[in-house]
Amino acid sequence: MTVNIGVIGTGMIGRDHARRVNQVLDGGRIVALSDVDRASAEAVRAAVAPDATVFASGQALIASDAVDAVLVTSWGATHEEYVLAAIAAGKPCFCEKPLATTAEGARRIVEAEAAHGRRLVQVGFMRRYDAGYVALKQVVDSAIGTPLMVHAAHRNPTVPEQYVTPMAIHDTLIHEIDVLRWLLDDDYVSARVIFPRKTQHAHAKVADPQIVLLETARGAVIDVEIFVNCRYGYDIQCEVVGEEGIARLPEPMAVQTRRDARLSQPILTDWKDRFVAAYDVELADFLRAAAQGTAAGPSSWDGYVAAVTSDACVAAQEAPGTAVPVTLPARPALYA
Ligand code: NAD
Ligand code: ISE
Repeated sequence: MTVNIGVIGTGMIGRDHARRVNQVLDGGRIVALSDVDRASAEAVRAAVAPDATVFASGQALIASDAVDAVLVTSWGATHEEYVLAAIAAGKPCFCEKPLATTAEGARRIVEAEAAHGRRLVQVGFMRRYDAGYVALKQVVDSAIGTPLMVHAAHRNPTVPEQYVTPMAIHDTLIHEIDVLRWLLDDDYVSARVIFPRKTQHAHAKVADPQIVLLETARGAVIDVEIFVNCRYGYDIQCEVVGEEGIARLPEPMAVQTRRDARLSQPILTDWKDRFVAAYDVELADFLRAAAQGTAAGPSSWDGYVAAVTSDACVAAQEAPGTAVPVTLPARPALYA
C-alpha cells in the first residue's frame, strides 16, 4: 500500500523529509504540502514533489480526503495544534521534536491519543534509529553490567542569533533527554545545570557551554555537555560506564589519512549528515505503521516525558547548581 502523505512546514527538515519519502523510501508519496510561507511549499513541490497540492493551511491539509497521514515539520510552537487535529481526524502523524513546547501541550496530546485508544503519533527522535546508538544499546543491555554513569556531549559548530539559552535544552539537549532514557531504560528524577566560563564565540543571548546533570530513578548519573559554538564540527559523543565495563558510541564512518607526518580523519559539520541514515529508518518505520493506520517508534508519552524533563532543565538553568525534581504522572496503559 502507498500512504498518501501531507507535509506541514516545508523548511529545512520538512523539505528533506519530503525528498526522503518521494526519492528514497518505498511505501509513501507526498500528495500535499503547506507552509505559512506559501512560496516555500511551492518551492518544495517544484523540487521534490511535483504531484503534490499546496494547501492554504495545515488544518485544511489534515482535513483533506487525499491525505492518509501527516508529517508535522513546522516550528515547534505550532506542533501541538496540528498533532491534535491529526488525532481528531484519526490520521497517523509524524511530529518532529519537540512534540509540544510546553509539558501541558504534550500532555494534551497524550490525553487525546489515549482517548482515541490507538497510537497515531510518532515523535521525531531519530537517534533511536541510528545504527551506532542501536549497537551501543545492545552492548549496554548485555555486556557492561549495571550502568552507573553516562558522559555525553552535544556539540554544534555554531547557532543562529535567535538561538537563546533555553533552546540549548528544548532544541538541542532534547535529543539526549530522549535517547539516554531509551538507552538506559530508566526515567529521570532530577536535573541540575552548571555554566562553565562562556566561550567568546557565543552571541550575547546564549550561555555556552552548559553542563546538564541528570539523575535517574535507578541512581545512574548522566552528564551532558552542550556546546553549540564549538567551531570545529557537529560532534555527538556518548560513553556509558557500567559495573563491568565501558561502552562508547561509535564515531561516524570516515576515512583516515596518513600524510605529512599526520594521522587525520574528517569530522562532520552538519546534523543533517550525521543522522541521515537514521532519518531514513525512522520515516520508513512511520510509513510501515501508517499503512496499518497506526504509529510506532517514539511515542507521545516519550514526547511528553521529554517536555517535562526539558522544563525541569530550564528551571535548573535559572538556579545553577540546584537539583530540580522531574516529576511524572502514571503512564497511561496505551504506552505500557
Ligand atoms: P525551518 O525554520 O527551516 O522550517 C520551519 C518551517 O515551518 C518554515 O518554512 C516556516 O515558514 C514553517 N511554519 C512556521 N509556522 C508554521 C505554521 N503555523 N504552519 C505551517 N508552517 C509553518 O525549521 P527546521 O529546521 O526545518 O525545523 C522544523 C522543526 O523540525 C523544528 O521543530 C525543529 O526542532 C525540528 N528539527 C528536528 C531535527 C532533528 O534532528 N530531528 C533537526 C532540525 C529541526
Ligand atoms: C536541531 O534542531 C536538531 O534537532 C539537531 O539534531 C541538533 O543537533 C541541533 O542542536 C538543533 O538545533
